[in-house]
Amino acid sequence: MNYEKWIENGIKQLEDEFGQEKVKKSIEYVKNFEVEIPSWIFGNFGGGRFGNYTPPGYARNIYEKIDDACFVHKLTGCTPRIATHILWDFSINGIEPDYKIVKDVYEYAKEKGISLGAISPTYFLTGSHRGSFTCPDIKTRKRYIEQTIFGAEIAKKYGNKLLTLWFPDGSLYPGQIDLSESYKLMKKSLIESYEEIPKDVIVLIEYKLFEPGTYSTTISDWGTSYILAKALGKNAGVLIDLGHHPHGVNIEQIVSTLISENLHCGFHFNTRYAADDDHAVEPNPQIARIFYELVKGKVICNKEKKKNWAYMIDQASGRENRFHSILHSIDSLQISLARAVLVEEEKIKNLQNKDEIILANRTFNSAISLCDVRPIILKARLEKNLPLDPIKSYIESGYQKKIEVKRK
Ligand code: AFD
Ligand code: MN
Ligand code: MN
Repeated sequence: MNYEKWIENGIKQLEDEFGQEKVKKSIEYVKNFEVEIPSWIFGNFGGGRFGNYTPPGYARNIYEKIDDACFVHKLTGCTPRIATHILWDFSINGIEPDYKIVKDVYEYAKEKGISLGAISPTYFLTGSHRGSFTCPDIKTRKRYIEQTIFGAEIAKKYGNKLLTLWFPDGSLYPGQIDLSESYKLMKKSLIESYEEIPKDVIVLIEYKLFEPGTYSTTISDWGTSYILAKALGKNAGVLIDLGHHPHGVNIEQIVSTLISENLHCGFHFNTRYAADDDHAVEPNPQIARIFYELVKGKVICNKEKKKNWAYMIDQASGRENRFHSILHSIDSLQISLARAVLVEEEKIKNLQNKDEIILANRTFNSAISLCDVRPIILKARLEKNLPLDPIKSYIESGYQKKIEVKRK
Protein backbone atom coordinates (compact mmCIF):
# COMPACT_ATOMS: atom_id res chain seq x y z
CA MET A 1 0.00 0.00 0.00
CA ASN A 2 1.32 3.50 -0.79
CA TYR A 3 0.78 4.90 2.68
CA GLU A 4 1.73 8.52 1.85
CA LYS A 5 -0.87 8.66 -0.96
CA TRP A 6 -3.49 6.95 1.20
CA ILE A 7 -2.89 9.39 4.05
CA GLU A 8 -3.00 12.41 1.75
CA ASN A 9 -6.31 11.33 0.15
CA GLY A 10 -7.80 10.48 3.53
CA ILE A 11 -6.81 13.81 5.08
CA LYS A 12 -8.25 15.63 2.05
CA GLN A 13 -11.57 13.82 2.44
CA LEU A 14 -11.72 14.66 6.17
CA GLU A 15 -10.84 18.29 5.49
CA ASP A 16 -13.66 18.45 2.89
CA GLU A 17 -16.10 17.24 5.56
CA PHE A 18 -14.83 18.86 8.78
CA GLY A 19 -12.58 21.69 7.59
CA GLN A 20 -8.79 22.08 7.76
CA GLU A 21 -8.78 23.61 11.25
CA LYS A 22 -10.57 20.68 12.85
CA VAL A 23 -8.37 18.10 11.11
CA LYS A 24 -5.20 19.97 12.07
CA LYS A 25 -6.38 20.14 15.70
CA SER A 26 -7.21 16.43 15.63
CA ILE A 27 -3.72 15.55 14.39
CA GLU A 28 -2.19 17.77 17.11
CA TYR A 29 -4.25 16.12 19.85
CA VAL A 30 -3.25 12.63 18.69
CA LYS A 31 0.41 13.67 18.63
CA ASN A 32 0.17 15.03 22.21
CA PHE A 33 -1.98 12.32 23.80
CA GLU A 34 -0.21 10.16 26.40
CA VAL A 35 -1.54 7.17 28.33
CA GLU A 36 0.02 5.01 31.04
CA ILE A 37 0.39 1.30 30.51
CA PRO A 38 -0.05 -1.13 33.42
CA SER A 39 2.91 -3.23 34.57
CA TRP A 40 0.52 -6.08 35.24
CA ILE A 41 -0.39 -6.65 31.59
CA PHE A 42 3.06 -8.13 30.88
CA GLY A 43 3.22 -10.59 33.76
CA ASN A 44 1.67 -13.99 34.34
CA PHE A 45 -1.72 -14.34 35.96
CA GLY A 46 -1.87 -18.06 36.52
CA GLY A 47 -5.15 -19.78 37.46
CA GLY A 48 -8.44 -19.01 35.74
CA ARG A 49 -10.37 -21.14 33.28
CA PHE A 50 -7.32 -21.79 31.09
CA GLY A 51 -5.37 -23.21 34.03
CA ASN A 52 -1.94 -21.64 34.23
CA TYR A 53 -1.84 -20.73 30.55
CA THR A 54 0.04 -17.48 29.98
CA PRO A 55 1.26 -16.38 26.53
CA PRO A 56 4.91 -17.43 26.07
CA GLY A 57 7.60 -14.84 26.82
CA TYR A 58 5.70 -13.22 29.69
CA ALA A 59 7.64 -10.92 32.01
CA ARG A 60 8.83 -12.73 35.13
CA ASN A 61 9.61 -9.63 37.19
CA ILE A 62 9.21 -5.86 37.21
CA TYR A 63 12.45 -5.36 35.26
CA GLU A 64 11.20 -7.42 32.33
CA LYS A 65 7.87 -5.59 32.57
CA ILE A 66 9.79 -2.33 32.18
CA ASP A 67 11.67 -3.76 29.19
CA ASP A 68 8.34 -4.59 27.59
CA ALA A 69 6.77 -1.23 28.43
CA CYS A 70 9.82 0.51 26.91
CA PHE A 71 9.37 -1.40 23.69
CA VAL A 72 5.70 -0.36 23.53
CA HIS A 73 6.75 3.27 24.05
CA LYS A 74 9.36 2.91 21.30
CA LEU A 75 6.63 1.74 18.92
CA THR A 76 3.97 4.28 19.92
CA GLY A 77 5.75 7.34 21.32
CA CYS A 78 2.78 7.92 23.67
CA THR A 79 3.38 5.67 26.69
CA PRO A 80 6.29 7.24 28.58
CA ARG A 81 5.03 6.04 31.97
CA ILE A 82 4.26 2.62 33.48
CA ALA A 83 1.64 2.21 36.21
CA THR A 84 2.76 -0.13 38.98
CA HIS A 85 1.27 -2.04 41.88
CA ILE A 86 3.13 -1.96 45.17
CA LEU A 87 2.86 -5.61 46.23
CA TRP A 88 3.03 -6.99 42.72
CA ASP A 89 6.07 -4.93 41.68
CA PHE A 90 7.90 -3.72 44.80
CA SER A 91 7.69 -6.52 47.32
CA ILE A 92 9.51 -9.77 48.04
CA ASN A 93 6.88 -11.36 50.29
CA GLY A 94 3.72 -9.84 48.78
CA ILE A 95 2.87 -8.42 52.21
CA GLU A 96 5.31 -5.58 52.82
CA PRO A 97 6.66 -3.12 50.22
CA ASP A 98 10.44 -2.86 49.83
CA TYR A 99 11.86 0.65 49.42
CA LYS A 100 15.14 -0.68 47.94
CA ILE A 101 13.32 -2.36 45.07
CA VAL A 102 11.46 0.88 44.29
CA LYS A 103 14.68 2.88 44.06
CA ASP A 104 16.32 0.21 41.92
CA VAL A 105 13.34 -0.05 39.57
CA TYR A 106 13.14 3.75 39.29
CA GLU A 107 16.81 3.88 38.20
CA TYR A 108 16.32 0.98 35.79
CA ALA A 109 13.27 2.57 34.16
CA LYS A 110 15.07 5.91 33.83
CA GLU A 111 18.01 4.18 32.14
CA LYS A 112 15.62 2.48 29.73
CA GLY A 113 13.87 5.78 28.89
CA ILE A 114 10.50 5.54 30.62
CA SER A 115 9.35 6.59 34.08
CA LEU A 116 7.05 5.39 36.85
CA GLY A 117 3.48 6.63 36.58
CA ALA A 118 0.55 5.93 38.88
CA ILE A 119 1.36 4.01 42.04
CA SER A 120 -1.34 1.62 43.24
CA PRO A 121 -1.22 0.29 46.79
CA THR A 122 -2.28 -3.37 46.74
CA TYR A 123 -5.29 -3.84 49.00
CA PHE A 124 -5.70 -7.49 48.12
CA LEU A 125 -3.43 -10.61 48.26
CA THR A 126 -2.43 -12.23 51.55
CA GLY A 127 -4.13 -10.87 54.66
CA SER A 128 -6.97 -9.02 52.93
CA HIS A 129 -9.65 -11.72 53.31
CA ARG A 130 -11.56 -9.65 55.88
CA GLY A 131 -10.99 -6.40 53.99
CA SER A 132 -8.21 -3.81 53.91
CA PHE A 133 -9.33 -0.31 54.94
CA THR A 134 -12.56 -1.79 56.35
CA CYS A 135 -11.04 -4.76 58.17
CA PRO A 136 -12.44 -5.17 61.72
CA ASP A 137 -8.86 -5.84 62.89
CA ILE A 138 -7.13 -2.49 63.40
CA LYS A 139 -3.68 -4.05 62.85
CA THR A 140 -4.67 -5.00 59.29
CA ARG A 141 -6.15 -1.56 58.63
CA LYS A 142 -2.93 0.03 59.92
CA ARG A 143 -0.82 -2.16 57.61
CA TYR A 144 -2.79 -0.99 54.58
CA ILE A 145 -2.81 2.63 55.72
CA GLU A 146 0.99 2.48 56.06
CA GLN A 147 1.25 0.95 52.58
CA THR A 148 -0.91 3.78 51.23
CA ILE A 149 1.28 6.47 52.80
CA PHE A 150 4.34 4.61 51.49
CA GLY A 151 2.71 4.62 48.06
CA ALA A 152 2.15 8.37 48.22
CA GLU A 153 5.76 8.96 49.23
CA ILE A 154 7.11 6.95 46.30
CA ALA A 155 4.56 8.55 44.00
CA LYS A 156 6.05 11.91 44.96
CA LYS A 157 9.69 10.84 44.96
CA TYR A 158 9.84 8.33 42.11
CA GLY A 159 6.53 8.61 40.25
CA ASN A 160 4.40 11.38 38.75
CA LYS A 161 2.66 12.30 42.03
CA LEU A 162 -0.33 10.09 41.28
CA LEU A 163 -1.78 7.51 43.68
CA THR A 164 -4.61 5.29 42.50
CA LEU A 165 -6.66 3.39 45.08
CA TRP A 166 -8.80 0.38 44.31
CA PHE A 167 -10.35 -1.52 47.25
CA PRO A 168 -11.93 -4.97 46.85
CA ASP A 169 -13.50 -4.47 50.28
CA GLY A 170 -17.09 -5.65 50.66
CA SER A 171 -18.91 -8.88 51.49
CA LEU A 172 -19.94 -12.17 49.97
CA TYR A 173 -23.35 -12.49 51.60
CA PRO A 174 -26.07 -10.29 53.09
CA GLY A 175 -25.58 -10.16 56.85
CA GLN A 176 -21.87 -10.90 56.68
CA ILE A 177 -20.82 -7.34 57.52
CA ASP A 178 -22.49 -4.16 58.75
CA LEU A 179 -22.71 -2.14 55.51
CA SER A 180 -22.65 1.28 57.16
CA GLU A 181 -19.82 0.25 59.51
CA SER A 182 -17.83 -0.85 56.45
CA TYR A 183 -18.39 2.49 54.72
CA LYS A 184 -17.49 4.46 57.89
CA LEU A 185 -14.27 2.47 58.36
CA MET A 186 -13.37 3.05 54.71
CA LYS A 187 -13.89 6.80 55.14
CA LYS A 188 -11.96 6.85 58.45
CA SER A 189 -8.99 4.92 57.02
CA LEU A 190 -8.93 7.11 53.90
CA ILE A 191 -8.92 10.31 55.98
CA GLU A 192 -6.18 8.92 58.23
CA SER A 193 -4.06 8.10 55.17
CA TYR A 194 -4.77 11.37 53.37
CA GLU A 195 -3.60 13.40 56.40
CA GLU A 196 -0.10 11.90 55.94
CA ILE A 197 -0.04 12.16 52.14
CA PRO A 198 2.04 14.99 50.60
CA LYS A 199 -0.35 17.73 49.46
CA ASP A 200 0.91 17.71 45.87
CA VAL A 201 0.06 14.06 45.32
CA ILE A 202 -3.18 13.43 43.42
CA VAL A 203 -5.25 10.63 45.02
CA LEU A 204 -7.81 8.95 42.76
CA ILE A 205 -10.42 6.69 44.32
CA GLU A 206 -11.62 3.92 42.01
CA TYR A 207 -15.11 2.46 42.31
CA LYS A 208 -16.37 -0.93 41.18
CA LEU A 209 -19.85 -2.39 41.19
CA PHE A 210 -18.79 -5.91 42.09
CA GLU A 211 -16.09 -8.54 42.22
CA PRO A 212 -16.96 -12.10 41.18
CA GLY A 213 -18.82 -13.62 44.11
CA THR A 214 -19.55 -10.44 46.03
CA TYR A 215 -22.84 -9.31 47.51
CA SER A 216 -21.51 -5.81 48.28
CA THR A 217 -18.48 -3.67 47.55
CA THR A 218 -17.82 -0.74 49.85
CA ILE A 219 -16.98 1.69 47.02
CA SER A 220 -19.48 0.52 44.43
CA ASP A 221 -20.22 3.58 42.33
CA TRP A 222 -18.95 6.97 41.28
CA GLY A 223 -21.13 8.71 43.89
CA THR A 224 -19.35 6.92 46.73
CA SER A 225 -15.95 7.74 45.25
CA TYR A 226 -17.09 11.36 44.85
CA ILE A 227 -18.28 11.71 48.48
CA LEU A 228 -15.05 10.17 49.77
CA ALA A 229 -12.89 12.33 47.53
CA LYS A 230 -14.68 15.47 48.75
CA ALA A 231 -14.19 14.28 52.36
CA LEU A 232 -10.44 14.09 51.74
CA GLY A 233 -9.58 17.35 50.02
CA LYS A 234 -8.79 19.16 46.80
CA ASN A 235 -6.16 16.67 45.60
CA ALA A 236 -8.59 13.75 45.69
CA GLY A 237 -10.74 12.68 42.78
CA VAL A 238 -12.59 9.81 41.09
CA LEU A 239 -10.99 7.06 38.99
CA ILE A 240 -13.36 5.79 36.29
CA ASP A 241 -12.65 2.25 35.16
CA LEU A 242 -14.76 1.53 32.08
CA GLY A 243 -15.39 -2.05 33.16
CA HIS A 244 -16.78 -1.15 36.58
CA HIS A 245 -20.36 -0.11 35.81
CA PRO A 246 -23.61 -2.00 35.42
CA HIS A 247 -24.58 -2.51 31.78
CA GLY A 248 -26.19 0.54 30.18
CA VAL A 249 -24.72 3.18 32.49
CA ASN A 250 -24.12 6.41 30.62
CA ILE A 251 -20.45 6.97 31.48
CA GLU A 252 -20.34 10.14 29.38
CA GLN A 253 -22.85 11.71 31.78
CA ILE A 254 -20.66 10.78 34.78
CA VAL A 255 -17.64 12.32 33.03
CA SER A 256 -19.45 15.56 32.17
CA THR A 257 -20.80 15.83 35.74
CA LEU A 258 -17.34 15.39 37.29
CA ILE A 259 -15.85 17.93 34.85
CA SER A 260 -18.64 20.38 35.73
CA GLU A 261 -17.79 19.88 39.42
CA ASN A 262 -14.11 20.67 38.65
CA LEU A 263 -12.92 17.45 40.22
CA HIS A 264 -9.50 16.18 39.10
CA CYS A 265 -10.22 12.62 37.93
CA GLY A 266 -8.80 9.85 35.78
CA PHE A 267 -9.51 6.74 33.72
CA HIS A 268 -8.67 3.09 33.58
CA PHE A 269 -9.40 2.29 29.94
CA ASN A 270 -10.46 -1.15 28.76
CA THR A 271 -13.38 -2.83 27.02
CA ARG A 272 -15.99 -4.84 28.91
CA TYR A 273 -18.52 -7.17 27.28
CA ALA A 274 -20.09 -9.15 30.13
CA ALA A 275 -18.51 -7.61 33.21
CA ASP A 276 -15.13 -6.24 34.32
CA ASP A 277 -13.40 -8.11 31.52
CA ASP A 278 -10.27 -5.98 31.27
CA HIS A 279 -10.22 -6.55 27.51
CA ALA A 280 -8.23 -4.47 25.05
CA VAL A 281 -9.87 -1.15 24.22
CA GLU A 282 -11.99 -1.25 21.07
CA PRO A 283 -12.77 2.00 19.21
CA ASN A 284 -16.50 1.83 19.98
CA PRO A 285 -18.76 4.93 19.81
CA GLN A 286 -19.10 5.15 23.61
CA ILE A 287 -15.35 5.67 24.07
CA ALA A 288 -15.40 8.36 21.36
CA ARG A 289 -18.33 10.03 23.16
CA ILE A 290 -16.39 9.91 26.44
CA PHE A 291 -13.42 11.52 24.71
CA TYR A 292 -15.76 14.20 23.33
CA GLU A 293 -16.72 15.17 26.91
CA LEU A 294 -13.02 15.26 27.85
CA VAL A 295 -12.10 17.43 24.85
CA LYS A 296 -15.08 19.76 25.46
CA GLY A 297 -14.15 19.90 29.15
CA LYS A 298 -10.54 20.78 28.28
CA VAL A 299 -9.19 18.04 30.57
CA ILE A 300 -7.28 16.22 27.85
CA CYS A 301 -4.30 17.45 25.78
CA ASN A 302 -4.65 20.79 27.56
CA LYS A 303 -1.46 22.85 27.23
CA GLU A 304 -1.95 23.69 30.92
CA LYS A 305 -0.80 20.19 31.98
CA LYS A 306 -2.27 20.53 35.49
CA LYS A 307 -5.77 20.66 34.00
CA ASN A 308 -5.40 17.26 32.33
CA TRP A 309 -6.97 14.23 33.96
CA ALA A 310 -4.93 11.06 34.45
CA TYR A 311 -5.18 8.52 31.60
CA MET A 312 -4.22 4.89 32.18
CA ILE A 313 -4.95 1.59 30.52
CA ASP A 314 -6.04 -1.15 32.91
CA GLN A 315 -6.28 -4.40 31.01
CA ALA A 316 -5.08 -7.86 31.76
CA SER A 317 -4.84 -10.13 28.77
CA GLY A 318 -4.46 -13.65 30.11
CA ARG A 319 -4.97 -15.24 26.71
CA GLU A 320 -4.02 -13.05 23.72
CA ASN A 321 -0.56 -11.73 22.85
CA ARG A 322 -0.28 -8.84 25.28
CA PHE A 323 1.79 -6.64 22.94
CA HIS A 324 -0.82 -6.96 20.18
CA SER A 325 -3.41 -6.26 22.86
CA ILE A 326 -1.88 -3.14 24.41
CA LEU A 327 -0.95 -1.73 20.98
CA HIS A 328 -4.56 -2.31 19.87
CA SER A 329 -5.75 -0.41 22.96
CA ILE A 330 -3.45 2.53 22.28
CA ASP A 331 -4.55 2.65 18.63
CA SER A 332 -8.22 2.52 19.69
CA LEU A 333 -7.77 5.38 22.17
CA GLN A 334 -6.07 7.51 19.54
CA ILE A 335 -8.90 6.81 17.09
CA SER A 336 -11.49 7.75 19.74
CA LEU A 337 -9.67 11.00 20.54
CA ALA A 338 -9.31 11.91 16.85
CA ARG A 339 -13.05 11.41 16.32
CA ALA A 340 -13.95 13.45 19.39
CA VAL A 341 -11.93 16.44 18.20
CA LEU A 342 -13.69 16.42 14.82
CA VAL A 343 -17.17 16.89 16.34
CA GLU A 344 -18.69 20.08 14.90
CA GLU A 345 -19.72 21.69 18.19
CA GLU A 346 -21.01 24.97 16.76
CA LYS A 347 -23.20 23.21 14.21
CA ILE A 348 -24.58 20.91 16.91
CA LYS A 349 -25.22 23.79 19.32
CA ASN A 350 -27.25 25.43 16.61
CA LEU A 351 -29.30 22.31 15.99
CA GLN A 352 -29.79 21.81 19.74
CA ASN A 353 -31.13 25.36 20.05
CA LYS A 354 -33.59 24.60 17.27
CA ASP A 355 -34.56 21.32 18.93
CA GLU A 356 -33.47 19.42 15.82
CA ILE A 357 -32.97 16.12 17.65
CA ILE A 358 -32.15 13.75 14.81
CA LEU A 359 -30.13 16.30 12.85
CA ALA A 360 -28.02 16.95 15.96
CA ASN A 361 -27.54 13.21 16.48
CA ARG A 362 -26.53 12.67 12.84
CA THR A 363 -24.09 15.58 12.92
CA PHE A 364 -22.60 14.24 16.15
CA ASN A 365 -22.30 10.74 14.70
CA SER A 366 -20.68 11.86 11.48
CA ALA A 367 -17.56 12.47 13.63
CA ILE A 368 -18.10 10.00 16.45
CA SER A 369 -19.14 6.91 14.51
CA LEU A 370 -18.99 7.29 10.77
CA CYS A 371 -15.78 8.91 9.63
CA ASP A 372 -12.50 7.05 9.10
CA VAL A 373 -9.87 8.89 11.15
CA ARG A 374 -7.04 6.45 10.44
CA PRO A 375 -5.41 8.95 8.03
CA ILE A 376 -5.20 11.37 11.00
CA ILE A 377 -3.57 8.70 13.19
CA LEU A 378 -1.07 7.80 10.48
CA LYS A 379 -0.30 11.46 9.73
CA ALA A 380 0.42 12.03 13.44
CA ARG A 381 2.76 9.00 13.48
CA LEU A 382 4.46 10.13 10.28
CA GLU A 383 5.12 13.57 11.77
CA LYS A 384 6.60 11.93 14.90
CA ASN A 385 8.74 9.50 12.88
CA LEU A 386 6.94 6.56 14.43
CA PRO A 387 5.95 3.24 12.84
CA LEU A 388 2.67 3.72 10.94
CA ASP A 389 1.44 0.30 12.06
CA PRO A 390 2.87 -0.48 15.52
CA ILE A 391 1.48 -4.03 15.63
CA LYS A 392 3.00 -4.88 12.25
CA SER A 393 6.29 -3.33 13.42
CA TYR A 394 6.09 -5.39 16.59
CA ILE A 395 5.58 -8.60 14.61
CA GLU A 396 8.48 -7.77 12.29
CA SER A 397 10.78 -6.66 15.14
CA GLY A 398 11.62 -10.15 16.39
CA TYR A 399 11.00 -8.96 19.99
CA GLN A 400 8.49 -11.75 20.62
CA LYS A 401 10.93 -14.45 19.55
CA LYS A 402 13.66 -12.87 21.67
CA ILE A 403 11.63 -12.84 24.89
CA GLU A 404 10.31 -16.34 24.31
CA VAL A 405 13.86 -17.67 24.06
CA LYS A 406 15.20 -15.56 26.92
CA ARG A 407 12.29 -16.08 29.31
CA LYS A 408 11.85 -19.83 28.92
C1 AFD B 1 -8.57 -5.04 38.90
C2 AFD B 1 -9.64 -4.19 39.55
C3 AFD B 1 -9.38 -2.70 39.32
C4 AFD B 1 -7.94 -2.30 39.57
C5 AFD B 1 -7.01 -3.25 38.83
C6 AFD B 1 -5.55 -2.94 39.17
O1 AFD B 1 -10.89 -4.51 38.97
O2 AFD B 1 -9.74 -2.34 38.00
O3 AFD B 1 -7.75 -0.98 39.06
O4 AFD B 1 -7.25 -4.59 39.22
O5 AFD B 1 -5.40 -2.86 40.53
O6 AFD B 1 -8.76 -4.97 37.49
MN1 MN C 1 -9.00 -0.43 37.24
MN1 MN D 1 -11.04 -3.74 37.02
